Amino acid sequence: MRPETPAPVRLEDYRPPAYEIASVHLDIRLAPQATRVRAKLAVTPAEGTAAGTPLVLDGDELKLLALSLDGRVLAEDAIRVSPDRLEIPSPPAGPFTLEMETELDPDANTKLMGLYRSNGTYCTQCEAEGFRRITYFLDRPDCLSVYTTRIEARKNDAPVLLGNGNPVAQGDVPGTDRHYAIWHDPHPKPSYLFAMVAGDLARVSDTFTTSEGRDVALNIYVEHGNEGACDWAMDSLKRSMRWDEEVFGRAYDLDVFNIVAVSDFNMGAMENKGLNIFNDKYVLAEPDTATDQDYAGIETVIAHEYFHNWTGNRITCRDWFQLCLKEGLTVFRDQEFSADQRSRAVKRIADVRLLKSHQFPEDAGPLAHPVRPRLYHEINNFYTATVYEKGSEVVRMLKCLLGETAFRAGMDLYFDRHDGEATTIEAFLACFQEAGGVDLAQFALWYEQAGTPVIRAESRYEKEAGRFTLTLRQQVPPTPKQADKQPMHIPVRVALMGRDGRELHPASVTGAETTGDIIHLREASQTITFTGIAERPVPSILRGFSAPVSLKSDLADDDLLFLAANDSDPFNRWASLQGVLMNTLIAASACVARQQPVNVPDALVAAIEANTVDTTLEHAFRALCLQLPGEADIAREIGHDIDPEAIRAARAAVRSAISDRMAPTITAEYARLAGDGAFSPEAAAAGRRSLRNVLLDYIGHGAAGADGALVRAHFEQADNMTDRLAALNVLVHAALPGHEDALVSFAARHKANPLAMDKWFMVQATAARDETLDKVRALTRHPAFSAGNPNRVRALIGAFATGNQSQFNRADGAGLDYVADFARELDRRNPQAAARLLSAFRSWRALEPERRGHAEAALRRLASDDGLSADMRDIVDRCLQ
Ligand code: B3K
Ligand code: ZN
Repeated sequence: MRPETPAPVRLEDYRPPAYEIASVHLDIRLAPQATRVRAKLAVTPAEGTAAGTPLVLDGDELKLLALSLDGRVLAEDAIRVSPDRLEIPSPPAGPFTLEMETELDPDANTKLMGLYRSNGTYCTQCEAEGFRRITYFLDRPDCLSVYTTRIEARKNDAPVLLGNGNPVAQGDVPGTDRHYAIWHDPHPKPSYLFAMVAGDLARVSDTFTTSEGRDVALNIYVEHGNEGACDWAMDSLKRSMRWDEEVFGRAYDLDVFNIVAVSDFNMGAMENKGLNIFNDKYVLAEPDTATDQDYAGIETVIAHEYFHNWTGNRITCRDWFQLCLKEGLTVFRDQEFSADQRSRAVKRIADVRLLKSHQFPEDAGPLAHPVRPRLYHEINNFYTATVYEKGSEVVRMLKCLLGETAFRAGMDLYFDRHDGEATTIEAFLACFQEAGGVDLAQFALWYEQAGTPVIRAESRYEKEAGRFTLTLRQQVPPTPKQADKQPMHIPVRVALMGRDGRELHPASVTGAETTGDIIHLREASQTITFTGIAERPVPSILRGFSAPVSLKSDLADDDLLFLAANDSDPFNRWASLQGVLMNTLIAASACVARQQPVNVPDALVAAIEANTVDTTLEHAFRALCLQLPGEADIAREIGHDIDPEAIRAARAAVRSAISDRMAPTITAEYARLAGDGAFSPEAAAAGRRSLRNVLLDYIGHGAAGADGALVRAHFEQADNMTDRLAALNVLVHAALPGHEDALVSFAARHKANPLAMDKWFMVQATAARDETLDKVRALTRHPAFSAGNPNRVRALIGAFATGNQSQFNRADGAGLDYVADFARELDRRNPQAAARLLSAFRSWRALEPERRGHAEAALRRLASDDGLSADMRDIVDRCLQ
């Protein structure tokens, strides 16, 4: 019998802590296998706490060496201690000081939570519950304390010693080879924002003067040899700091802002107060080793972590159910920042593509949960696309409903009213209700109801009456533990396009409350009537993707193609073209399954071609118009009885049909875009590369490029990673002549750079060929691979599971078994990484019966294993429920 599943944590059980900890003094004496941590806590019973209420502190795999209360060692029967809990059954009725000493083994910490070592550097990760792996504590976000941290280490091992806040002292420890540094953070913070770093690191420095006149020292710490790869991160940081002042009125509040890049990190980065710790993937960039996507990712993640200083750190979450309070809001802020730095339209399309590819499948499967969940077994598994990306969409809708000015007033009120607090979604929404004078009661359902709402749109035009009616029906599908849903308040931006490509202006709009071009859909079904419409219009619905919904309109393909050519909203121009592509791909999948030829309508090819050559459009936008929906996107739209092999074949057939029928345009445009001068990571140059590389992909997968010559030349002449990797992908995925040599030459060039080698792993793991699984197995033994490093695992096994639909879901079940077994092994070392990998199973029920059977068998095999971590157990159980 496996051990009983521990009880879940429920939102309704939230109670404020019985004790407060005003200050924390830490003295951390580092040693690789026996680090000593002394913690001195100033504890006070909270208001209303009855005298003698037990003090219960959290721990996780801790070893307690000593404990005293108000300077007195407590008798053994006066405490109850285990590795994961420390209880003082009858503490004093008034304030007291608790001192503890724990011993940690950073070298043995493979979970990468708490204090661990990455390539010899000591570093920490405390969100969500890692601080309890350092010392016993009230490890919950509503316990705010002022931290002073003394860090001591051997000088040679760790010349750099960093903590939160500002540096206050440093020196040698007399008579030893050790030194210390003391850091003080004046801003009260929850324990999840604690951090320290110690190591032999190189530093890249700059300065920033805030709008309030504060001179801030900016430092990025990296492993020696990587100093030259920090310019873009530093530039992104300074732009973020300025932008937050200009757009949100938020200035930085300490004298230093430190960023440390480490190579072993479970996520992207962490916003610890004044000491952000980053996965090096989101710091290091040079043209030869980083793609344009990497540059954009760095800009976004640097901004995201910086913006957390106000949305997350100054105002934090009362409990982990409120995670979207900081994450959804901060994603919204980083998306807006990137939109301002780059092309707003292109950024919006990229964000929606990500939402649809990551969040929509989550919402449609067994792991679906509300933006604010009400129950969890393992909080680590809730750092999801729903909390982050859908959470951001909810904030974006708020802005849409309130308008720019009232939204900003709501944000200002939130900052004023809640600075220094740990708060809730209700408190956040109350600020917008007040500032905007709106009722958000129905809107709040966006935080409560899981599942992607489906909106069905039907339109009718009556010429004699000059009347156009649009019926919108909304339905929120059932999700785990939420069978029945209520209608939501959905902002739907709509315009009516005239035949000349101009927006029509109706004489009246009735049937729904409107604000400008926003229709407030609040009921299950609403019919909106537009009068004074002299010609049959084409409705442009859900402009800018004004709500995270699945829109099913009754527009025929020729209306969608009209919008693809004429819509004044660039998002819908793109989305309409994608709609026709999707219809074509779904029909093609059915044809492949029935062994019939695939049909690609001429009008569709013409529409793609028109956008490809339209030089009034941005390069990046033209590239997006050429990109076909991915295999997983097609599977998601089909929704059931998925045959990933049929989808792959259908997509390949449509791609080569477009390639062959547009061949003259594709080769001419490709040639026109050659030689764009010296490399620049800016959006315009990146957009140009993206268009050229999409064209290259068509060339390589069509008759014109079948000999591989052009793609090989692209590979060999590339002076940057974006172009080199694009060509390598085409060579390998189309199995063009010379692809093996290209892989060898890429590895020879980049073998010393693990992040570049990740791309090499990824290219091979995503090749849709039967031999790929064996290749992946073999690559786990490659010297550049390490199962202990989350980036490597993501690049090889993660890419196979999420980026290779047909091979992961092989008909013989071998791909599913392999990933399940790999996750099981990884779980012994790093449960968080293992659970994330396993969530690739989340769409298993949508597979056709044979594959579904294999997926279920793999999951059941895991479920019967007694030794799973809480992280894995949670994913397995929810996948099977
Ligand atoms: N707040 C961190 C995520 C921590 C994840 C813990 N399992 C990074 C971020 O969202 O900025
Ligand atoms: Zn975040």
